[in-house]
Amino acid sequence: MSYETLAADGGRPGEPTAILEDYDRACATFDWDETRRLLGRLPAGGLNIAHAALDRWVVNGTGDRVAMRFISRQWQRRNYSYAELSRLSSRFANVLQDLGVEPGDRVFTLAGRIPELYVSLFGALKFGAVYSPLFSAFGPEPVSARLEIGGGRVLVTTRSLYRRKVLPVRDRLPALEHVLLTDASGAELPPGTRSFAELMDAAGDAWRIPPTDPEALALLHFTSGTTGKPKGAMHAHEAVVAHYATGRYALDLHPGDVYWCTADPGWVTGISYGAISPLANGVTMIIDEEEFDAARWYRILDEERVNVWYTAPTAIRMLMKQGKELAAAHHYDRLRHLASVGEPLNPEGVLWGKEVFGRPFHDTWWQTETGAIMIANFRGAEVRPGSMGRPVPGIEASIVRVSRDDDGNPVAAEPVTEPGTHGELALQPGWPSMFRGYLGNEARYRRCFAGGWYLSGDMAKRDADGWFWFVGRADDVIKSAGHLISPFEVESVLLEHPAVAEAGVIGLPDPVAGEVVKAFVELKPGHAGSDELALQLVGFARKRLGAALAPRSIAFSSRLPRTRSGKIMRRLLKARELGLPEGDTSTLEQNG
Ligand code: 6R9
Repeated sequence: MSYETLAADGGRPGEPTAILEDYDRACATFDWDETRRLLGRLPAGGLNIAHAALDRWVVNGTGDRVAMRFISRQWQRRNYSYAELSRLSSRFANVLQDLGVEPGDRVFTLAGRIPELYVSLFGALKFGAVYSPLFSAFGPEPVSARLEIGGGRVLVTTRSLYRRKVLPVRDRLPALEHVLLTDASGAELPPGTRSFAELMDAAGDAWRIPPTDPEALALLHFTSGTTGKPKGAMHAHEAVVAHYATGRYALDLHPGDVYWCTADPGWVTGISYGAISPLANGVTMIIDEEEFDAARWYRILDEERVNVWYTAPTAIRMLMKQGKELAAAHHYDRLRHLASVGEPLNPEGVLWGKEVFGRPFHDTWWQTETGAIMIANFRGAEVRPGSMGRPVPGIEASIVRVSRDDDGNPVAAEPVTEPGTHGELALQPGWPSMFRGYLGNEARYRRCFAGGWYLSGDMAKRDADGWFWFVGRADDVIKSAGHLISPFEVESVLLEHPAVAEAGVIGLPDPVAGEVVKAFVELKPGHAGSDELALQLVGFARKRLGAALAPRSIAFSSRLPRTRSGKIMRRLLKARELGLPEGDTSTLEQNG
């Protein structure tokens, strides 16, 4: 089915005009250096994300504006001004200094949306440490794998998360020296932990951000591949130039806007667009501690007078499922721009936005590796429902045909010019938020490039007018509820169960979550498949991996399909499960 293009939205009376009004002109005149100049420099020299996001507003006299409105689970609202967040993050920089942490050390958080997470993020950056977020729905295995690869020296978390997810693996983490708990102090502190609040109380307010090389590492975001351990994508302070520019162009952020990004800060969107980009653009960001709740979300959009909303297809589909009536209880006359990221956004979702909020959802595309939005539907331009949009100014994207050697390494990439041709989505390297490598895995990093292009691992096509359309992933990685899941990470845990000989994990299409995880298991001799064992395996996986990664269902197989070299053929498992032709793997990449 094809959907009609939606004309560019002229805006309601009184609304600011779109920052990007004329796409072609913006592309022709865009200059990263000019954006750098707009952001200003660190007084001590160089560029620091925390200065661009917080301190520069204090310096220019607008530090009393609200940076973050935190809404607790019990709906208690608490405003943090730019000046206050700046002061708190300076305190945290002093805490790190007092603990004897060194610049370049890794500071992790394992927490949901709590104020301390944002303080830790910016405090770590002010100090010169590298910040890395962990998703709070991870189990002990993914948590320890990431802390270990990242060599985490400091971890900020809560008491309950510590007990359930860190304590069981702490002896595997010799580098983890300091665990700071946000909700415990004094006698209630478990051995080997300190109180975040007590350390903050004891620390000073004054902190001068040291000179920061724009190329200095700032952020470590873990992402997943099909084989091997999680990959730590490294980002430099310079990334903030792209966070700032894309916040303006793709999200249409105007200073003073109320902006809400629903992404979890355990993933890249929740940091790039749930913290850095909005603050670098001088908006008030809404941080809701609660998880998805349709009625609550409508209330927030209405009562908080949200202007710009950045959410995800799974959430949009969950809202759609609950019906329009729930939405009709509120008014959204302040809502100016709606955007989405993380998975394919069905045209129905785009149009539903228009029906319910009077505005279509604008799809955007990017990845952990790109650090910032690369392709988008813009507020000031027409929307093509089902399309990811066009490259943001400053970005050159293309569809390429990749040739690979026998080991699957890319050796050449040729742009395809014929509109509608499927190929790999590739980007011309050099934008400020491009990842600088995978920590400790130079070989894997090199495999992302060929013929002068960064290869995204996504298959896509471009239409005659330059709009990009998502086709599917080129690999076996699973996207469930917007979370990138490595089948390898799930298989590895299943293999630890005494009954399991082999495991193959795939994503099955799901009308709400996009994909759900399903595991195929070959048992060791002496074990027989049963409903009870399947339940046991799901429980086993949930305990170690956490609810976000664990398979929803398990199927037993007497012999899993393998390649001659013994690799489980996940694609074949998927083809059989979906009743697709086994030989034709290209159809497996078809999505939506
Ligand atoms: C930001 C983020 C990246 C992968 C990406 C692609 C999928 C993201 C999408 C989309 C279709 C979109 N993806 N945006 N697929 N349409 N608009 O999600 O980063 O977690 O690294 O995932 O997500 O497959 O390659 P990350």
